[in-house]
Parts: sequence; structure tokens; C-alpha cells
Amino acid sequence: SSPSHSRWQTQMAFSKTVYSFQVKEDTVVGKVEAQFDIPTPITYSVQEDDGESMFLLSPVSGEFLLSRSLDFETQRFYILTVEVQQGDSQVSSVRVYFNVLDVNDNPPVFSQNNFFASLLEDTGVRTCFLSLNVSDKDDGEVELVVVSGDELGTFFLDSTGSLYLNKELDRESQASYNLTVTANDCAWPVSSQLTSTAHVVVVVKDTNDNAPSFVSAGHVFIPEDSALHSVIMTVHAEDKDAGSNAEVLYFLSNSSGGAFSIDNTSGETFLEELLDREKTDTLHFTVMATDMGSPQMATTMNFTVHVEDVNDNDPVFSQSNYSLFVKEDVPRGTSLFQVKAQDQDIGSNGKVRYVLSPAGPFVVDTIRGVLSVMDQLDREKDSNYTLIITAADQGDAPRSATIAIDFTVLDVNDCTPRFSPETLIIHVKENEEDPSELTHQ
Ligand SMILES: [Ca+2]
Ligand SMILES: [Ca+2]
Ligand SMILES: [Ca+2]
Ligand SMILES: [Ca+2]
Repeated sequence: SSPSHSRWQTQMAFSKTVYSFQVKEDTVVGKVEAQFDIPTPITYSVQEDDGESMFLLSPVSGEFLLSRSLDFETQRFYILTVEVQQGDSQVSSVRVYFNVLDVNDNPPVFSQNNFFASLLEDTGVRTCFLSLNVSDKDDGEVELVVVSGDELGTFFLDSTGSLYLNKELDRESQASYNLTVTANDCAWPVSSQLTSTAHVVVVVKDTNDNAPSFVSAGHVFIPEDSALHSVIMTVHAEDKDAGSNAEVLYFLSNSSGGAFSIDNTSGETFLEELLDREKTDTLHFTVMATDMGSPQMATTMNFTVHVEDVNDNDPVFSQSNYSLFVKEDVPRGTSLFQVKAQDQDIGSNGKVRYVLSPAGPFVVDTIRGVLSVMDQLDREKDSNYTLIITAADQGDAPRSATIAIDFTVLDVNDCTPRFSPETLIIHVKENEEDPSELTHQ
């Protein structure tokens, strides 16, 4: 038969050359809304079928029956060739398309439930660091949203699942993030939408962006008799970074001419020269604290050492012996002499008090060292005195010095030898017996 004949026959039997039916993939097995619109009684038969009898055709009514469940995700259309016979001779055929309509019956699926990424804290903004692979067997777009764990908007998730850094990180503020991401298939109506959830852990790795910071007091007080190599203090600096970026080493950059040394790791600072407050009462040293990061960061700090006094000096008199003369008629209460002892220490260690011994007619002023006569001297009784004055400081373990003072008491003539009258007439009786009764007149 010629093509034109064939076309004519087709036009005779079917009102269209191609029939196309829409069938939702979730249609229940059984009768479907697909029927030819041919009024006259004819006989239908399927000639070609690529769907292995998915759609069965009733030979008499021309109705289709669905024999099994459809799945849009497996096969999206079926093509059948249907032949219709009218009477004995007239045969025509038509193409029938069944288009399977997608129904939202699949949730979006993440390739993993849990994603992990680590980022250096100095990673540049807008860096893409992770792809969340999400798929949905259904048609249509999937909307990805970070629903929790990123309240400050540090990250940006684009529609393809690429996760970007949106703000600068600071490990010292926040070292990790735990993001919850949802994928929604945006189906309509909203009640049919399907959502999946995945978790993304982002760990922020440290970079060396903090210098060590000293927490030690800048002033140290140590006694002047501190032992050589003793620990005078432990300097300490803290570093907010992590790992070797926070490991701190200490170096002396000024040690008062070698008076100090330092343990590089512990920060213990040692005394390397004997001290003498009476010569130097203040020393300085400078410590550099450097971390082990790359590049290294360092801080320096100046320390002042205040040398505290120890009672290591005796009082010293300017002279150790004095020989003095005093007249025996010196009035009571007369100040004779002042002794003075110096003590190089300070405070009570250098405060000198005077004590006199032995007890006698003299006293010493405890504070001023002034020696005075308390009782009338009498050369005829004591013509010489040796006094000991002790000067003692007021330290906890007092130190002292003594001085010896030799006093020679000088005679005074209360009655100067005189002859009055110039001519003495002595009357002597011739019979006088006792010459001792002779008296001048
Ligand atoms: Ca550091
Ligand atoms: Ca850091
Ligand atoms: Ca002293
Ligand atoms: Ca001293």
C-alpha cells in the first residue's frame, strides 16, 4: 500500500495521528484516564510496546489499564503503537505516548550525613572550602539552608552546595563550628515538601597571630643576702594561640651586667652575682618572651629588682679610744662629750642606740650619744674612770661596736694656798707642852 493510502486510513480511524496521555507516577494500578475518542465500534490491539505491557489496552472499549506501578525516576514515558480495525479490511495505527508525571516521592539526599572541614584561621574570605553533594531523584530545585550553628553569618552556602567563608575566622574566639544544613525540594504544595538534614563540622586551625603576653609583676623584692644561683622570680608570659604557636621561650636581653640568668623554658630567673644593698639597691633586667610559631612573635618586658636591706653592717665609731680630762668640780648635769657611730644599713638595721657601762657618775643619752656627769666627782675618791660605750643597731639580730673613754679627774684647789696676814705672829708660851695647839690668829 502507498503512504498516502495509509495516511488516509489513519485519518479515518483516529481523530489524531498521535495520542499523548499524562499519567502520574503514583497512579494506582488499574484503570487510567486514557481512552481513544473513536465513537464507532472497532477493535484495538497493541502492535508495539516498549514498556513490557505496562499499559494494557482493552480490545473493545479502547480503555487503558495500568498493570504495574510507575516510577518516573526509572522510566519517564512509554510509547505504544496501537492498531485499530474497522470491519475486515480497514486497519490503521497510531502512536500513543504515556508521559509519566513526576510526583514528589523522594527526599533530597546528602552524599554524607556528616561533613568535615578544617580551615586555617587566616583563610581568606570568599574561599570555597567544602561541597555538600546533594541529589534528589525528583525533578525540581533543591534549596540548601544553614539552619543552625552559624548565628554570626561566618559561612555562606550557595545553591549548588558549595560552602564559602563569609567572614574572617579567629580560632581564639571560636575554634569550631557545628552547622546543621537542610535540603528542601521546594515541592508544591508546601505540605508535600521533603527535607533532609546533614551536619557540617568546621574545625578552625591555629595560625600564629598572637604574641606572648607577660603576666608577671614588673617589680621584684629580694634580700641583699640572697644566695648565688637562687631563684629570684619566675617570669611568665601567656600566648593565646595553640600548639607550638603558644609555646613560649624566655631570653634575657639585659641582665644588669650578668647579675641574672634565666631558664629559657621555665622562666625561672636566677641571681648570678652577690648583692650589696649598701652599694646598689636597684637593678634591672629585660626579658624577651618569644613563641615557637612561624614566623615567631615576641614581646619584651622590663623588670626592676629592689634589693632589701639585711643587717650586715656594724655601727662604726669614728674613733675607738678617747682620753679626756675633767675637773672634779664640774657641775652635775654638764654635757661632756658626744659620741657618734654610723651604720650603713637602713631602717632599724641602721638605727643606733648607745649604752654606757659600768654604772658610775656618768650617763649617756641613748639616742644622741651625749655623755653627761650625773654625780659630783671627787678626785680624792676616784681620779680615773674607764667608760665603755656600746653602740648597737636595732636589727632583729642587733650588731654593735664599743668605744673606750678614759677620764682623768683633775684636782681643783677649793682653798688656794694663801698667807693672811702676810706676817704671821706666833705667840708661844714658854711652858706650852703640846706644839699641836699652836694656831695662827
Ligand atoms: Ca603566638
Ligand atoms: Ca591564633
Ligand atoms: Ca646595721
Ligand atoms: Ca645592709
